[in-house]
Amino acid sequence: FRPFAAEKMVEALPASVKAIAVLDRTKEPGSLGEPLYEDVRTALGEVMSMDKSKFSSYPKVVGGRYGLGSAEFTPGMAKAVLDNLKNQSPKNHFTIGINDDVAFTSLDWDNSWSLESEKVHRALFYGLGSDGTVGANHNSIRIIGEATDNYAQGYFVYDSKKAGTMTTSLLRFGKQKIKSTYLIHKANFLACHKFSFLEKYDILDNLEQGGTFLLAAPFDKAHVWEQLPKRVQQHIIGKKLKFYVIDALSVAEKLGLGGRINTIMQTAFFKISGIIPEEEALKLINESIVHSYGKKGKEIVERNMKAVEAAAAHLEKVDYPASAASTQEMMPSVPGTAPAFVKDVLGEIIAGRGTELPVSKMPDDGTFPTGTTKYEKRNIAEYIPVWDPETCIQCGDCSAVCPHAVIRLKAYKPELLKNAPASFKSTGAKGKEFEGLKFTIQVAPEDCTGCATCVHVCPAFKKNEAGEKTDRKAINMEEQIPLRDQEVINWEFFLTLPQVDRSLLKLTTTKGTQFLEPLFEFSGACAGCGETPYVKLLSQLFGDRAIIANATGCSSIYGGNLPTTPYTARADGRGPAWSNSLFEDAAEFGLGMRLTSDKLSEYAGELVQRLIESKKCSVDTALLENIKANGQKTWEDIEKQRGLTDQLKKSIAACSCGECSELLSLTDHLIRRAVWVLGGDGWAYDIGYGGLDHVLATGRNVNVLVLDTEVYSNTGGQMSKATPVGAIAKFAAGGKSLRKKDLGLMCMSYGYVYVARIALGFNRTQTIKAFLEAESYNGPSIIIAYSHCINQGINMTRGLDQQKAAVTSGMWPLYRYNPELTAEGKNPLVMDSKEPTTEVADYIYKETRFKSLKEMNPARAETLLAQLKKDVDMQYKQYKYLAERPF
Ligand SMILES: Cc1ncc(C[n+]2csc(CCOP(=O)(O)OP(=O)(O)O)c2C)c(N)n1
Ligand code: SF4
Ligand code: SF4
Ligand code: SF4
Repeated sequence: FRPFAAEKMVEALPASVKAIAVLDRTKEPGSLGEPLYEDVRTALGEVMSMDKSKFSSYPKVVGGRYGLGSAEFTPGMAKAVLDNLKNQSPKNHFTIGINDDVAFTSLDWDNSWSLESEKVHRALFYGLGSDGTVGANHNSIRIIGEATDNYAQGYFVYDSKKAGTMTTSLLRFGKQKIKSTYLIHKANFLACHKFSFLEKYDILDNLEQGGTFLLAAPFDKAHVWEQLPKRVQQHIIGKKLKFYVIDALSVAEKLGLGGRINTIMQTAFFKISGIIPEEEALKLINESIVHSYGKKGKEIVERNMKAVEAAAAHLEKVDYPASAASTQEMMPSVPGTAPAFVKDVLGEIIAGRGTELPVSKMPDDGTFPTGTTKYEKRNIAEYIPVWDPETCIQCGDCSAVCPHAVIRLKAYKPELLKNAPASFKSTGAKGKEFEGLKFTIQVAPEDCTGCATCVHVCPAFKKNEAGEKTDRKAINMEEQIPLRDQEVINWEFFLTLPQVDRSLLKLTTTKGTQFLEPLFEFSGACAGCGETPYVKLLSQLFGDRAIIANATGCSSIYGGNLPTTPYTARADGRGPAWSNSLFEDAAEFGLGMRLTSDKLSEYAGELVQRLIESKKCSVDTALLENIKANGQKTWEDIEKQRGLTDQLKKSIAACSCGECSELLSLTDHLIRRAVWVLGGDGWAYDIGYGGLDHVLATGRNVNVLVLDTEVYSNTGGQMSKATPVGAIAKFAAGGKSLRKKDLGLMCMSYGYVYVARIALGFNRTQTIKAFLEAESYNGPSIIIAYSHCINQGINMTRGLDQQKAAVTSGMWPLYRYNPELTAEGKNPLVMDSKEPTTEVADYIYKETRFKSLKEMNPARAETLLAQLKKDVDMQYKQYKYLAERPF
C-alpha cells in the first residue's frame, strides 16, 4: 500500500463518513498502531490541516488486527467490526478472529451470521493427504467452470503433515458471480473420503438440513449404518440427509490404484450432484484423466478410466432407521491420559478447533513440549503388520526400515510377562547375548501408516507342513479395525517393558541398533518415506545428546509441525534438542550450536579446574578430577559422566561460592554433545551450499546428514543439482540434461572432512557404520543418504528396492572417506559397493520420473540414457582409481 497517496485516499471517502475502521494483517508491537492505521490517520490529519477536507470534523478512526496466522475473516467478523464503529466510543487497537482473554483486545462476533446465497452449490470434501482428493477437485472446478455456464470457486485447506492428514476442499458453483472469500461453514454436499475421520472430527456439523452426504467406507449399504458413531447417526437422521456410500478403497485396490480413490470419489460426486448430465460428466472426467495422468503413462490413464466405470457401479444409497442406536462415541482427539497441556491445547488444535483457543492457553514463552506425536493416534492405516513369532528370525530389519518408528523390538526377562495381556505375543530371544530372555516385536497400531515397507523387507517366509516356502512372512498385513483394540492394549504393555541394556547390544549390526529406543517417532512424513528411517536411526544412536539444526524442507516439516513434534525423550528426559532456522542457513545455524556448546563446556571445564585448584569449598576433589579426566569416547563413558555430573549438581547446589553458583547452570555442558545438521538436497547441493561448504571448511566437529531425494520434495519436486540426468522434475520438464553434482567428491577434496554415501536399502550395516564413524570423528563430517520419495513416482512400499537398484546399477556408489585412515598410512577412501552388476535402465524405468520421459519423448530418453550410462561408467572408474591409489 505504499507509496501511500494520502490525498487520493481522502478524496475517495464520501463526505458522509463518520467513522473508519482500519484493518491490518500486521502485528507491530511497540508502535502506536499498525502501519495502515497510522498512514490513514496521518493522511486524514495532513489533508485536514491543509483545509482540503470535505469533513467538518475529524472522523472517528480505529485500527484493528485481523487474519493473523492466516486466521479466517468471515462476514460475521466484518459485521462485528462495523457494529463496533456504531458505538459512541468504539474499541480501538482491537483484534478480530481470536479470543483475547489476556489483554482483552478482541471483539466478539457471531459465527453463524451468513451471507451465503441459497442459489450457490456449496460442497465440502474431506480427503486423506496424498489420496488425490485435492487434485480431483481442481479438475472438478475446471470441468464445471469450462463445460457449464456456472461460475466456480475452489479453496483447499491442508495442514503440513505429508500423509494421513485431512485435506479439505471447499467448492462453490453457481450461475451468479461468487464473491465469498471465506470458508464454507454450511455446505449442501459433503464427501468424507476416509471413514476414520468420522470417529475423530465432527464434520457433519458443517452440512445443512437436507444436504447430501457421500462416504467412502469399507462397508456396503447394508452394514455401514451400524459402524457409524452415534453423533454421525444423529446428524444424518436429524438433518434428513441423503446418504450415499461407496467402498472406494477396495475398488481402487482391485484396479491397481492403491489408496488413490480420487477418480472414484470424483465420479460419485458428479453422479449424485447432477450438476452436469451423467453421460457428459463421465466423458469430461475421462478427458481430464488424460490431461492429469497423460505424463504418467498409458497404464495409469487406463486404470483411472476403469475407476470411472467402477465408481458408477459401486455407489449405493443408504436407507437408515429413524433413531440413532449406535453405542459408539466419537474418539477424543488425544487420549484422556495425556498431560493437561496436550489435552487442553494440542488436542483442540488437532481436532481443528485451534482458532477457538483463548490467548491464555498459549505458552508464555512460545515453547511447546516435545514427544507429542504419540498422543495423536491418527489411525490412518487400513492394514497393519501382524507378527508371527515362529517364523521370525529376529533380524531387526522391519524396525530398521520403518519410516515411522512404529514397529519395535524388545528382549526382556520372562517374569515380566506375568501381567501380559492374553493376546501379547512373545518367543525366546535368539542370540547369545540374550540368553534366557524373551523377545517381542510389537506394532503401535494407531500410529502405523500401513506403508507395508516392513513386510516387504522381511526376509523370513513361513513354511507349510511340507517344509516349503509360502508367500506368508514373519509379518503380514492384516485389517486394522478388528485388531485395533487388542493391539492398543498390547502396545501399552510393551511400553512398560524396560529398554534393553545398551551394553548388551552390538551397535554395528541392524539388530543391535533396533533395540535402541527411537527418539523420533510417528512423524507426519509420507507413508513409506525414504528420509525418516535415517533420522530415526540417528535418534537411536545419538538422540540422548544430539542437538539438531534442521534446514527447511520435508525434514523440518515432519520434524516439528505445530502442534506436535516427533522428537521425544527417553524416560530420564534426555532427548534431542531440535530447531529449524531457515532453508539456507542450516549449516551455519548448526555451527553456531557447536561453537556455543564448545564455549560453554570449555567454561564449565575451567570452573571445574578452578574448584580443583582453590579447594576452598566442600566439593569432592576426586569427583571433580573424575569429571575432568573422562574423555567420553564411548557411550558408557558418557553415561558415567551423567552420573558424575548429577552428583556434582547436588554437591555444588549446597555451596554458595561464586564458582559453584556459576557451574550449577553449566553442568549439563560437561557432557559431550553431538551436533547434527539435517536437510535435503535442495538445501545441501543448491541453496545452502555456500554455508555448508564454509562450515565444513572450519574443521569443527559438526555432522551433516543430507537426505537426498534428488528433488526439492517439500515444495512438490523441483529440480536440484542432485537430480540425475534423464529425470523429469519441475524446471526440467524435458528431462534433466546435466550431470548430478558429486557433492561427496567436492567435500572429500578438503582431506579433513569425513564423507560417506549410504543407502539403507542396499546395506544397512554400512549405513550404521557411517553414522558411528561420522559421529566419532572429531572434525566435520557429511553423510549423503539416498532417500526414496513419492516425488520420484515409485511404489513406496518398494522404495528400498529402488535404493538397492540405484547401488547395483552404479548410479549410487557407496563409500566412506575417513580422514583418520590417512594417519595410519591407509587410503581414506573405502568403496562399499562393487562394480555395477545391473542395468541402469532396469533401475530408472521403475520410476515415473524417468519412465514418463520415455513415453513422451523416446528419442530424448534414449539419448539421455546413453549419457547416463557413460556418466555412471566414468563415476565408477573415478572412484575405483581414488580408492586404489597407493597411500
Ligand atoms: C530461501 C527459501 N526459498 C524457498 C523456500 C521454500 N522451500 C521450503 S522447503 C523447500 C524445498 C526443500 O527441498 P530439499 O532441501 O531438497 O528438502 P526435501 O524437502 O527434499 O527434504 C523450499 C523450496 C524457503 N523456505 N526458503
Ligand atoms: S506398515 Fe509401515 S508404518 Fe506400519 S510398521 Fe510397517 S513400516 Fe512401519
Ligand atoms: S524383518 Fe521379519 S524376520 Fe526380521 S525381525 Fe522383523 S519380522 Fe522378524
Ligand atoms: S521426502 Fe518425499 S516421501 Fe518423504 S515426506 Fe517428503 S515428500 Fe514425502
